Amino acid sequence: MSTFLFVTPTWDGQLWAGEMRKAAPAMNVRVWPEMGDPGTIDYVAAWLPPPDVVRSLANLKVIFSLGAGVDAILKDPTLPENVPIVRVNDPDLTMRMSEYVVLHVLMHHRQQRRLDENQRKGVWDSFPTHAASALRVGVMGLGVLGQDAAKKLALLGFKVAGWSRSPKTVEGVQCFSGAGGLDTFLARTDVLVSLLPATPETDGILNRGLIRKLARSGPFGAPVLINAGRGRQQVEDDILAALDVGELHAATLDVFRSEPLPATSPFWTHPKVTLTPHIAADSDPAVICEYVARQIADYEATGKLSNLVDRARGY
Ligand code: NDP
Ligand code: OXD
Repeated sequence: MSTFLFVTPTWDGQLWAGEMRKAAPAMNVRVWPEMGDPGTIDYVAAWLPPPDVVRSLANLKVIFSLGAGVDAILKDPTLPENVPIVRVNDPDLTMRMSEYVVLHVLMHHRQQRRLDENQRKGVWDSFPTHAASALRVGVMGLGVLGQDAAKKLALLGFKVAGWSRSPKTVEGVQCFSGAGGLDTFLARTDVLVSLLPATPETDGILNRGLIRKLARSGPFGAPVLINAGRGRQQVEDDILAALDVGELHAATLDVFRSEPLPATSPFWTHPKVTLTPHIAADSDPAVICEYVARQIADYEATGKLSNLVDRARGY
C-alpha cells in the first residue's frame, strides 16, 4: 500500500485527506505534522511546506502541487532536487479561470462598474457602448490557462493576442513571444490579462514602464489591467500611480504581493480597482484529488507522469 502525505499548513489538510481517501481508497493518507515515519511516505502534496519537511521524506517518489502554480513549493529552499514535481492541469480549474477572465474583460468592456454607480445614484445615462471587436485583449502567458481564456475571448469577438516565452500557434489568437515580441504585443493591447507564472523573470513585470507601452487608442483612451497570475508580478505602487494619473483606465486584481491583502492597502478603496481574494480559479479538493489519484495510478502502472514542472524555468 502506498502512503500519501499532505503538507499544507495554510489549507485544511484534513478536508483534503478526506477527498484523497475517496479518490484513492487503497492509499494510506496522512496529514503533516502527524506523518509517522518519514521514510514510509511515497507521495506528498505540498503548498507552502515548512523547510526540511519534504526533504525529510527519504523515499519520496513524487511531489504534487495542489494548484497550477508551483511557486508555493519552489519557495522551499530545502526541497529535494531529484524528486519530480507535478502540477495541476485539469479542465475544472481551467474553466474556472476562463470564467474569471471572460467575466472581468466583459465587465470592463460593458462598463458595468459605471452602470452600477449610476444605478446607485438613480441616474439614467444611456451612454454609447462599443462592440467587442473594438477592444484588443492581450493575454500574457499562453499556457494551459492563457490559451483557453484567449480562445474563449476570441469566440466572443474580442481581438485577441497572446505573449509567451516560446513561439505558439493558437487559432484565432495573434501570437507574440519572447523579449523581442513584447513591445509590439503591448502596443496593440487595450486590456492586458496576466496569466503568467511567478518566476524570477516575471517578478515585477507589471510595472510603470510596461503600462506606458500599452495602447492608448482603444475605446477608453487608456488601458485596463487584469492580473490573475501572481502578485509578485505587480509593482503595486506603479499600478496605483498609473491609475491615479489616468495611464491605466481601471484594474481587476485577484492576486497581490502580500496575501491576504493588508487592510491598509489603498487597493481596497480605489475607485478604479475591482479586487478579488485570489479566487480566480479555486482548486476544488474533490476534483484535484481525483486528478492526483489518476496520476499516481498511471505512474504506478507505467512509470510515467504528466504536467511535470521544469525547475530550471520555474514553472
Ligand atoms: P503554464 O505553465 O501552462 O503556462 C505559463 C505560460 O506563461 C506559458 O505560456 C509560458 O511560456 C509563459 N511564460 C512563462 N514565463 C514567461 C516569460 N518569462 N516570458 C513570457 N512568457 C512566459 O501555466 P498555467 O497556464 O497552467 O498557469 C499560469 C499561472 O496562473 C500559474 O503559474 C499561477 O501562477 C496562475 N494561477 C492563478 C490562479 C488564481 O486563482 N489566481 C489559479 C491558477 C493558476 P511558454 O509557453 O513558452 O512556456
Ligand atoms: C493555483 C492557484 O496556482 O490557485 O492553482 O493560485
